[in-house]
Amino acid sequence: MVKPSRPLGVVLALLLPVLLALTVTAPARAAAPGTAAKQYLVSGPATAGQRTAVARTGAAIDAVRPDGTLEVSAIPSEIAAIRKLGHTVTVLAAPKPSATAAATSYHTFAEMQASLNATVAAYPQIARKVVIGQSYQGRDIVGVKISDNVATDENEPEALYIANIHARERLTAETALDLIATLTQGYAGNTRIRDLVNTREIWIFPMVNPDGQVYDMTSDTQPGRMWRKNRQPAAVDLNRNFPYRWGCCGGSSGNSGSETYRGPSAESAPETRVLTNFVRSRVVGGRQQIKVFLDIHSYGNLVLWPFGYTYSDTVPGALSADEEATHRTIGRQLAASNGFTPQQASDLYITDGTTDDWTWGDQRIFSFTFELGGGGFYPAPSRIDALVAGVRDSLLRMTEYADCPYRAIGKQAQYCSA
Ligand code: BZS
Ligand code: CA
Ligand code: CA
Ligand code: ZN
Repeated sequence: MVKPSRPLGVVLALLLPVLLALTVTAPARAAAPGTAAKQYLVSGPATAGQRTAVARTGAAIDAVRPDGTLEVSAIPSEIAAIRKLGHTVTVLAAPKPSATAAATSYHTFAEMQASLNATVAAYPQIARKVVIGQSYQGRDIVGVKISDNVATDENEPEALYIANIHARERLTAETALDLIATLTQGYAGNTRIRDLVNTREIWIFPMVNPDGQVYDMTSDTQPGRMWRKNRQPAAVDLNRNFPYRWGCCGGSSGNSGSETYRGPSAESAPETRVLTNFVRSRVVGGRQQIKVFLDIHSYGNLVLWPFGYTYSDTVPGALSADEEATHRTIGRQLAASNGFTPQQASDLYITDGTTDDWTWGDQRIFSFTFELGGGGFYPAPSRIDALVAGVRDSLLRMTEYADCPYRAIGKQAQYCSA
């Protein structure tokens, strides 16, 4: 910073060589990268209450290590607040460019679109491209519907998958694309998959925050910019912007610089509104057609279910004992399949305005969040196949439950007949 009291001539003399150097070495350099928060290690918090106190500073908790240490993304004011809580904070080294060509094995937004186009061209009977709206910067929010007679809205239970709502969680889009490949390529030869595709309508949206994704990936700081939010000027954490108990409970930040900024109002972000309107559009004849929902994140190795806004396991009128048991039972089965840890979202820390609190709280869709593994936001590309393969079966299991989630607790006769 130049002190304001310095004479202008001195300032110019000091700055001139710098300006010249900049114009010579980087004539067409775009504006400086956004101020993505840095990552830190926080040791001290051991309980959900203590993690919530950390989250309340506005920091994003990216993962909880087996020994309890938190990996967080935070701005300096939040780090100061975390230290005030009495915790020890150290800087976490920025992710290193991997030895193998870093970004190229992850799909860019354009490559993801090309992949969807190729899929619907190859499997026109069972795969159809759907554009449900546009991002703040005008990019398509695009996905596929997979079902037999795909052009027809049949009376079949529906399942919804979204991924990459947090821009830097790169593995999540690969997982969604892998599910699309599994369902389409497996249709002809695999009876489990054929049965699923014939009896369900499956919606998969691999990159629901395309502006953030493009910004994160179009980077001279490989492997990515560590960007989480959307790209509105006051960037919003889309997973705090959903309109169920939005901002209710200290589970999001009102500071636009924070990684968990909830936005000025619920559904303020175009990307949020595109998703909520799509889900609302699946109410047909007064009935929500989507029966199971999954929001895919990384990298905490978790299976989470609602609610996140309260520590209570059940909520009168909003989450009954049977509904909680159904979430918990399915969540544990999914975790048994993929090796993650199953828990109610608030067992991690309190959040508000998340996708799955809304899809359950407002729409009564049995809802889950996966936190994939990988140990960071940008696992080496050579690890993508194995990481994605590890959750394949759990994704199919979830789709199977769309017929009647209460089947998990043996109460299908009570809740799903007629
Ligand atoms: C992430 C972590 C994610 C979040 C955890 C979470 C999701 C908590 C849903 C509760 C509900 O960024 O991947 O804080 O958004
Ligand atoms: Ca069908
Ligand atoms: Ca239907
Ligand atoms: Zn996330």
